[in-house]
Amino acid sequence: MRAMRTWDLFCNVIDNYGDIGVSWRLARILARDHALAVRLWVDDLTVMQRIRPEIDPARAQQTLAGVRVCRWQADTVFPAPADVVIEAFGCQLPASYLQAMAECTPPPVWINLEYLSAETWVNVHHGLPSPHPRLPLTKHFFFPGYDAASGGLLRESDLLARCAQFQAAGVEDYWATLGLPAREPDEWRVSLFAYEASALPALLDAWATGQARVTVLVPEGRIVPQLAAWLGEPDLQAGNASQRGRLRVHVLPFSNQDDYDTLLWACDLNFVRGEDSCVRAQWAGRPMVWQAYPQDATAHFDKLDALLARYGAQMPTPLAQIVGDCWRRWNDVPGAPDIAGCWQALQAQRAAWAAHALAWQAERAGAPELGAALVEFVQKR
Ligand code: TRH
Repeated sequence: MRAMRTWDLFCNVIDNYGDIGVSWRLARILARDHALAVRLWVDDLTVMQRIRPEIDPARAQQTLAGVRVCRWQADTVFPAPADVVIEAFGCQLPASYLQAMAECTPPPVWINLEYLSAETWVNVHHGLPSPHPRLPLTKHFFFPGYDAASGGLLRESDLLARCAQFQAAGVEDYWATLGLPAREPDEWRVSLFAYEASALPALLDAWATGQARVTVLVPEGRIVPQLAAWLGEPDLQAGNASQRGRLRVHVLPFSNQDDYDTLLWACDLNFVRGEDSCVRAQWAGRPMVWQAYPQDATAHFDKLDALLARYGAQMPTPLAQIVGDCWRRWNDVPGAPDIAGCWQALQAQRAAWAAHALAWQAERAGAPELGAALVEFVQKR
């Protein structure tokens, strides 16, 4: 039987950081937790450099955390294909590489890693084969997801232990590294990573005028211009801080992926978006508000409802209702109530939400881990 020790993972960066964020995380898990030889082929290393500043986009090949990171360009001459080939999110494999795969005996196991969704149809499509129309190759669809019948969620083997250790003993020191004072007992420390959001000004108003003190930590990115407009500070940038009423705003530099985890672990509430930060907020075991990646014809509303249905299933009724309203308003779902009311209602639910976030983290940890599920899937082929 073939050993399946060598893996090629292809990532085409479409927009934002999710494509490379997920691909990098998977590559590192395969290398670190499964001792596999992984090459990660990336067509835009400048984006990868944002989440891993050690990456030098000028270099054709470099090794990071045990992964061989390779620049993928139109004129790249590829080595012999690996035992396992993963195309992330349906990116097209280079024609010459595909041809070389077809000439291998036996051919590599070929996987298309799909986007994450909490929808139940994922379970039906997970693992399905798709024969190539011309070449003697079969691609398999691998769907991340929330059920045992899906590919699961990415989670490093030591993640929850590191998170628990930090939350038990590291948070105060962490605030000091950001130049922040110790957290007040009634204060909310909130991280805000978001696309443009029409509810933002009303949310900032609610925070500025609410009972509880709020410190919002905003990694620089797409939401900052809206924040700058609300503050009346057009030159707002990373490193700036402002106070409005009970609200303190800090704009943070975009950090490396591991440091972003630490921010999620430290905060009382995390606004996250897309795919990878959403999963990381769940592993942080802290309350979260998710903004789905906007799709044509509001297809993302189905994804939102599907995750909300799971996330809210074990919540007490008032909390489930308020959290659902809040998520829907943050995602511009028509008819969702205003966010100021949601925020006010959430104050009485703070402890219940925090307890639920830990229970949700534990429940998720009982489901498949994507890297391990992928290795098992490949071994069976
Ligand atoms: O950047 P995103 O909006 O990516 C999106 C989604 O993945 C979406 O599903 C996909 O279709 C689209 O891209 C193309 O959100 P996401 O998925 O959370 O990825 C952000 C990554 O950036 C994640 O790996 C965490 C990382 N990150 C940092 O490394 N440092 C930071 O300071 C922040 C805020 C994020």
